Amino acid sequence: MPDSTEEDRLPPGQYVPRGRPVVHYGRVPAFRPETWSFSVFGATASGEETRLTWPEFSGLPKVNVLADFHCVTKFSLMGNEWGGVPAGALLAAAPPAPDVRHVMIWGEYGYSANLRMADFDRDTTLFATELDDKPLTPDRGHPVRVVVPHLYAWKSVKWVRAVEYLTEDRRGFWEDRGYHNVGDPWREQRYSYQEDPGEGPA
Ligand SMILES: Nc1nc2c(c(=O)[nH]1)N[C@H]1C(S)=C(S)[C@@H](COP(=O)(O)O)O[C@H]1N2
Ligand SMILES: [Mo]
Repeated sequence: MPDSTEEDRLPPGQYVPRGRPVVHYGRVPAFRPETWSFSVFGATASGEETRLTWPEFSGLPKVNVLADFHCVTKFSLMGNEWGGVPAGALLAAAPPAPDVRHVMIWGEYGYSANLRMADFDRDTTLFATELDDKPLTPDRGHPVRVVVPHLYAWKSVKWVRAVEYLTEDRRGFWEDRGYHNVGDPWREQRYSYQEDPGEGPA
């Protein structure tokens, strides 16, 4: 049973399951540090793509964030201590052009999720390399996954490989398959038919 503080932290329609489910579409990719790279492309301030090797990416500043995690299929994982590179550090390392309002996060095998810049550029949005003081396990996104705890967990892209800066919004993998473009669990923004004008790409 969730304790009372956990109950207060549960968005509408969510429950705390037994154990900690692992959810993803497709296979768990292998990590090869020699060939792995992280790319920031699209509407960058310099007009150039930035490509970071694994040692370069690992050298970015890291923080810890304690956060709950809400899957749209209604389970919530409470009290996760994520460690990793805050989105702000990546924005500083590879700045966007001034008219960038959205980002597309790209994972292995073409999985993607779009975010408003206002949701990406938050202190709690992380490129996580650790969960509860241990490196991520392969099935949770090793070596690095995105964590956007204030939005439904499909936005938290595992095995992340790139960020694309967008001057116009575009739908990602699940947003293109009927899920809400924004995905705020506190407003139960589960499906695209719930979108208000202005919440999705024109
Ligand atoms: N690359 C990738 N990331 C993904 C997914 C996926 O299919 N592929 N599924 C998402 C969904 S729907 C959820 S609920 C969470 C699950 O994270 P977990 O396996 O750590 O619980 O990962 C998200 N990130
Ligand atoms: Mo999910």
